[in-house]
Amino acid sequence: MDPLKKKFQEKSEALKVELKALLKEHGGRKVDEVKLSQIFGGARGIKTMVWETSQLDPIEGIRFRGYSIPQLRELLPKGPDGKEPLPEGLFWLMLVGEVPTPEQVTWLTKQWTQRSNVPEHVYSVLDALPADTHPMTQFVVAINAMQTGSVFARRYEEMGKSEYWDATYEDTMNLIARLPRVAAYIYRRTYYNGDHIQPDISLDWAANFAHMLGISNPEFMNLMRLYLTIHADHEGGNASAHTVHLIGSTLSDPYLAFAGGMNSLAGPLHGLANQEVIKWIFKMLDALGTKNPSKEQIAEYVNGTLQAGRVIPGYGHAVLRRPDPRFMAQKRFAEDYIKDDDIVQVVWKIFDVVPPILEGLGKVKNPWPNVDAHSGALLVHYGMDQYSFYTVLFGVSRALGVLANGCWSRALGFPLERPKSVTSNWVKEWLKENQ
Ligand code: CMX
Repeated sequence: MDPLKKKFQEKSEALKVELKALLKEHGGRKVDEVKLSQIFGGARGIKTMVWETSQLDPIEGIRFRGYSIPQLRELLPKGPDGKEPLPEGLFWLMLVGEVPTPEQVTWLTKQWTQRSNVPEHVYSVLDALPADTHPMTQFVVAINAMQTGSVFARRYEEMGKSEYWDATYEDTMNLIARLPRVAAYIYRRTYYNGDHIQPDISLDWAANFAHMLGISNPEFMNLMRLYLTIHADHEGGNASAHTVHLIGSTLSDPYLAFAGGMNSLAGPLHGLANQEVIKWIFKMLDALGTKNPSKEQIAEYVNGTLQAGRVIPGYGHAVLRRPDPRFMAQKRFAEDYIKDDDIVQVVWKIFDVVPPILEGLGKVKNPWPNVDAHSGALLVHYGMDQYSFYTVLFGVSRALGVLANGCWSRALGFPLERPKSVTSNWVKEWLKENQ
């Protein structure tokens, strides 16, 4: 058995035993109360699931296994120039709860390289789609097409419940290994006439992805290392993670579960916001006729967007109540590498202008930027201005968290998820009976 899988087996078996005892003793304890407004309000804040890989604090933001993004930048093994963390390290941390050594990360990079061959039929399926199909649609189609190789689906007939984690681990490792290849294939067929670039197996997971996209600039490789690390997980209740969790609970295999999550990420209130942000910025610059708008001009444009009944993309969050540390991590990257870039400057001015305007509306719970407010400016700087691809990048990263967590869900034997719904009539009757 490989060393990561062995570690996972030991840790998950121990936790399973511990949880069984814990639930036997405390299973009847109350951890939450549900208000009517939460039932109608998208279940905000209701504690309904266990998610091992990360937890979100409204003020501090995301912590992966207890570590904040700035801490992880110090602790995780980095790329060859020692600047940005390797996403492989974060996956290791999320899966087994330990910060890996550089040797362990090198082992993982090699594992993913060895597992990265994408079956030919997946490329044929993609090639059958019109070239202008949205990249997220192509991504979901490709993930579903890869499901033919699911170890979980193949072994389901003969394996017992205690082996689900093993097959889930195999699918998780294979799927993560293959996603950059599939994503790069989609990028090159959509924007570069199918002029594909072969992988460079001497590179780490993120740098090889940058290489296959066709942007081999070492700074862009560093951006990909950071980007694929910070987008990886945001606890379990966000729409894409929750979708993967829900589908996985039916014992659909990790490919089908992850494809479902990606359909959810493709919504403009969720992952698609990264394309919406840059689209909105380009439109604004076009409308204002300048690359260097004043804060007053930006404020006027923001007010126009709001008056048209539209949201300001990249701002607000269902849980966060401060600037997103993932936004701040990208701002730090821009300060280190490209602080004079025009679009970066515009993003920073928007950061000054938008929060007071949203606060002034009196209804927005979080007026601060989220992860999607900054990423487009960084990508455009390095030549990736095809914004309809941006959510695919987010999706490749998100695989790390949601699939690592899927291993835990199967290892801990979590059941089919099945919350209760009620009708409006039920609510009215309940109110009559509970005056
Ligand atoms: N611009 C304008 N209005 C906003 C707003 C924004 N950025 N964010 C919230 N609001 C509005 C809501 O639309 C809602 O208005 P109504 O009551 O008229 O419907 C009101 O403020 C209250 O909303 P909220 O409780 O503060 O926010 P929600 O938890 O309902 O929604 C989110 C969160 C992210 C969907 C919302 O802030 C939004 O639409 N933001 C813009 C899209 C975006 O950036 N999404 C990316 C999120 C991160 C990610 O998943 O990738």
